[in-house]
Amino acid sequence: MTPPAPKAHRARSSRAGDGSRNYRVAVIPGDGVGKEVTPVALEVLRAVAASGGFRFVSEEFPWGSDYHARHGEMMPADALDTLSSVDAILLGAVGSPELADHVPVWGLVLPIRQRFDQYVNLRPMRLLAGAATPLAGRSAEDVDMVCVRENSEGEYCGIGRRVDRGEDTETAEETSVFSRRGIERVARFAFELAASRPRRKLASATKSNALRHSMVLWDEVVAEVAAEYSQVEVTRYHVDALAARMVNHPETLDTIVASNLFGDILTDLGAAITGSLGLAPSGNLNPERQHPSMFEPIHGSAPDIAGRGIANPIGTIWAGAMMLEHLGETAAHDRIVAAIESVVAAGRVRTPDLGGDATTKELAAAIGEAL
Ligand code: GGG
Repeated sequence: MTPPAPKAHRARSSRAGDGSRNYRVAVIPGDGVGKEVTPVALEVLRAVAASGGFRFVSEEFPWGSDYHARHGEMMPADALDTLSSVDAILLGAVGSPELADHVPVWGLVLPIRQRFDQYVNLRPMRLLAGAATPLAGRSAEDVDMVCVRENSEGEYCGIGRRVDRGEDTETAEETSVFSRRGIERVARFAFELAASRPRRKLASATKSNALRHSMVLWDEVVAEVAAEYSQVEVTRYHVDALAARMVNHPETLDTIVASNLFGDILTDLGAAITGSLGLAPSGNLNPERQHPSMFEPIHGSAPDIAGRGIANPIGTIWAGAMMLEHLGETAAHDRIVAAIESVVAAGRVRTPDLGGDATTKELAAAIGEAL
């Protein structure tokens, strides 16, 4: 899934002189169902490590909305320094009915992504055999996409203001910032990934008919990078048309490169057509491996089901597999994904989002057994 890192860049994994592979992983369960899916995902990762000849030492950090209630912030002031020395970060979910929605995201998720220059948010959207898609007549062969979401700038750059609060003239501005460097590096990652996949197709999500500054630059830079990848067939779609295409003709799509906001929206749609938001993983990557990358399910804290032990753990387990692949443990990644595939295909153990009545622990245990 992840294209190889450029040769000059060092891996963050620590390989001792005796050849053992040890990884230090920071675990942030976060809020709501994040606290339920993260521990069971760790058990699966530990099981695969034990038989795969590597070890990871995890350290858990109780940051999130409960921490905010006690300390007035989502994580301590030195949190990013603390995280800077680990090999990878596993995040559950953030969000609480007690807090405005932007507080957890801007208090925890986005600072980590930005500080560690995790400029790629990689989100597979693959229909697994046995999962029920809402698309009529579609099967696993028709839906196998991956989104490369720009993750460091664009619509989520954080620049804006709100003036004249409470007045008739009240106004809010939210600025999008797109840099040539930012577009070029994410486009290059996407072309590398598309070139490594059998179909060698890349769809670029734009909206340059309406966004005449940012998206025109996006289109120009994607076209420039495309010139280096003659083996990849690239198509530019306005994002609204691309969303419709994902539903009507998913078999024509493979790799998608999109801005921060467009990628966020398209991948929730992608998760929906693959059967459940609970299945969808993501990796926030610093491809050069100069900083730790962070892996998380794409779902949020799901307060409506939190505390009932019925959240689908697959998104987090799959995200953990992506973490192992990023650390160089490709065989372990493949084993976990194969176990997920076999459990979903068998269909005996399903959480309610997949139409069953199994618990989080039962589904994770089934994946552990399938390993
Ligand atoms: N699974 C982690 C989580 O709860 N993420 C919420 C979040 O950060 N959403 C906004 C985004 O992905 O950009």
